[in-house]
Amino acid sequence: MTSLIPEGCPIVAVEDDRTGTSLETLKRAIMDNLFYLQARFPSVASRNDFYMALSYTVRDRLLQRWISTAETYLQQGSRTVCYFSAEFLLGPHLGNNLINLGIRQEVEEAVNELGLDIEELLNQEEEPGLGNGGLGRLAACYLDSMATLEIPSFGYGIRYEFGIFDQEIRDGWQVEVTDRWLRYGNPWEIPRPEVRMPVKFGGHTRSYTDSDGHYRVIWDAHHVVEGVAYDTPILGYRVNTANTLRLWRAEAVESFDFQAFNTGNYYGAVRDKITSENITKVLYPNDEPLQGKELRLSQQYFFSSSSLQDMIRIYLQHNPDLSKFHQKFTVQLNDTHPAISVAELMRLLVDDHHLDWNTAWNVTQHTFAYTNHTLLPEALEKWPIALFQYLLPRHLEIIFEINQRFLDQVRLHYPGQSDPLARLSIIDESGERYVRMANLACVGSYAINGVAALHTELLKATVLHDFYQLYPERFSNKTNGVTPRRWVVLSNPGLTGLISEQIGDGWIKDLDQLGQLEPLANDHHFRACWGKTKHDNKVALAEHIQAKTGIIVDPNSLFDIQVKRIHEYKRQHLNVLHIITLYQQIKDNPHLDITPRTFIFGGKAAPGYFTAKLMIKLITAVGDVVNRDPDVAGRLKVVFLPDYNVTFGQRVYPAADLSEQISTAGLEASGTGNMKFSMNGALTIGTLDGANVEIREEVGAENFFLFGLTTPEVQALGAKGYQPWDYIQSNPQLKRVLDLIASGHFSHGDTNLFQPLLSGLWNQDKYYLMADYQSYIDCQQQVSQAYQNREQWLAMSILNTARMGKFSSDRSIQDYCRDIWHVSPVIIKLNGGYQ
Ligand code: GL7
Repeated sequence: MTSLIPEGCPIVAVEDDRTGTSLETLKRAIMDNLFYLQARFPSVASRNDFYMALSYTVRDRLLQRWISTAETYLQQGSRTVCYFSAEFLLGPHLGNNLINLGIRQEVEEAVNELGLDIEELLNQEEEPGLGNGGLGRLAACYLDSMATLEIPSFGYGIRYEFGIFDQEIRDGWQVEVTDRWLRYGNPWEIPRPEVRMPVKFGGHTRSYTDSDGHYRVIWDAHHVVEGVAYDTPILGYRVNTANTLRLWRAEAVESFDFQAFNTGNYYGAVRDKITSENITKVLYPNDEPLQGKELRLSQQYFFSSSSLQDMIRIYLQHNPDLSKFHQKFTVQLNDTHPAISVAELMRLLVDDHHLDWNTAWNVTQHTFAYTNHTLLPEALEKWPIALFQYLLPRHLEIIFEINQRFLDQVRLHYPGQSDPLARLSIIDESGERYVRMANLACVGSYAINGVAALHTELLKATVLHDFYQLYPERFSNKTNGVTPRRWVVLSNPGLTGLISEQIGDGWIKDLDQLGQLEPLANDHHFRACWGKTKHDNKVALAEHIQAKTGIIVDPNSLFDIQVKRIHEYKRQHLNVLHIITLYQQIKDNPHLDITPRTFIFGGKAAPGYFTAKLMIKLITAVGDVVNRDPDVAGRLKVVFLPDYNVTFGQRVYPAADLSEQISTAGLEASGTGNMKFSMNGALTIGTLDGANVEIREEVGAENFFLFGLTTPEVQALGAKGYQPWDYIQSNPQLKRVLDLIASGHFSHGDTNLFQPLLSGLWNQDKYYLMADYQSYIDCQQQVSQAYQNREQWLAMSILNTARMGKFSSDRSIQDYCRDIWHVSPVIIKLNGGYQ
């Protein structure tokens, strides 16, 4: 590309109102942005105007880094990772960018001098909730780590106009409210209206032989939508690297059909615009994938195609030979949501760029790597053939071709055997025919990984067993991690200050350095400071709880917290059974001496998941009774905090004493909340599931409260024929708890309300609550006792934080870089802006 400006022309002065960080410059810049971008005088400006002005001020200061980063990658032709994800649950940008830029203090001062409050401005930001839970948040942590580690990378995804719904609680029930996060504008994104990709849907294919004798296919689409790029700079921590998150918005090619309009069809004139733009309207609010929705497949294809076309466009600017595309780019598929990319890259290479099939397959197969995030069989994505045929007719042909060639190879492995073939086939032929996306991802990827050690082992043994037999060398484990920048430095400034006073601040980029805290676990004075920090955080959360729910909680009580999506396998209802057990014990013996606890819950239920919604109602109903009962006053409180999201997570993790990680063993692929709690000094009560196993290994069995069946025990019990009734009958305490719920005690006498939940537990108990109940109660008893020994508890808390180095997402990304991506850091100099 040739530059439009003469060489040597200064682009940005050494320090000006858009780059400087002195107090006066910052103040001037905020007022300047308020005037020129928000068009406001201070006297009439709203808090949001000031938030916007401040955000533009901060954004200005990262733009040079962003431009220099893009320029450097371009000049050096760096090998680049593209992280494809249908979800990026970023959380608010402003606070994070202040920390990564290292100007939080200066900005706070400037804002103060302007008579404003930095916390109020930070709270003004609507968080971009473009994800459901762990999977989307993981993608956001990985972007932060890739930038911090100076890894050339792009995030590619969807710019949903409405992110995950806002949750309100009315009469104890969840009510969903549209998340209009873009309502007041988004200062962090830069629209790129000139970067637009045509994406085709529907129609038919036809073939012909060209003048050179090549067989060619043309896809005559039914309609075309355009993907328009919106970029968000992702700044690393105290480095010059600012990578790009490119999210696609769907636009109609023609926004107005004059022919329809002229014949009097007013609606028809804009119909195409409406249907096209629907594709990126809303995030599907299901935390584990859902089956069969046409719009969902459209979303997946839309962002996969836009992203791959964009990468090919970038590649061709410098290199005409697409047969080496995989040397420049590698694509990580975040679960199977972007797995259609395998067929789409083949289509682009073969149909549009005329590579022969084998060359194209070589490129494709060396481009993609696939991460699996779930073992739940019902969550494995598959699409009916008829839907595929209707929406993506050319891709279906390509998938059939890939499958045929693949199965020919499989036959060589399993001569004369049809079972492995049927299981490995990309097409499920056992009844109605489906395309199996996990199989497509496995066949089309050079690397396949799970997200915690146990999960990867279970993948190899169960859902992907046949692929493991066929391609053992493709499999590896990459245990998840979380970014300590957002989850400690930003969320927990008190703890951050305390740690850095002792060991310096190198730990923020090298989390293993937290190990230096270990000896301090024995230091009485340090323990006291540690305890004070935790207490301060609990006081802050208590104030928040009172403001949001009106419930008054005691910061001296044990804060026992379970925040995550509401799901039967995550077993929030097991937690409730513990609460009711304690409640009954107190009712039986009003003078019982127990450790006072505050039980805090947060999490959204998928809107169509009836049982999960009933679990929320159960929590709030038990809270209503317990919180009002004078017999238990001062000892038990139950809080359901509405609208759990990233911002709320940032308040909650620092204030937790106890982290509830109580899923049925073998069902939580990893979990990442478990890591955030522990990093902030909470102790875990948990099963041997997902990353809990590794957390316990790291922090030491003596600093972790373990209970429950192991995965093999769950499997054995299932195989033997699990009878929940056996456990209920032999445990009077458990039976009384269930009976109390059934009696209507928590439902104003209504004996039907919780029946669906109860009969699930009595009859089938798919998630083994009854089997784990007593072990959980006993373990909670140990927790209560341990909490009484404050010195010992604080030592355990310090050791939890000190031993969390492994769970930094920096470590995860380094593992991906080394074992899968083979991408190295590129140091960015601020050459673009300064002359
Ligand atoms: C999940 C897993 O359930 C969760 O255990 C894991 O930590 C996360 C990130 O790897 O991925 N899979 C999934 O579909 N969702 C998850 O949170 C929604």
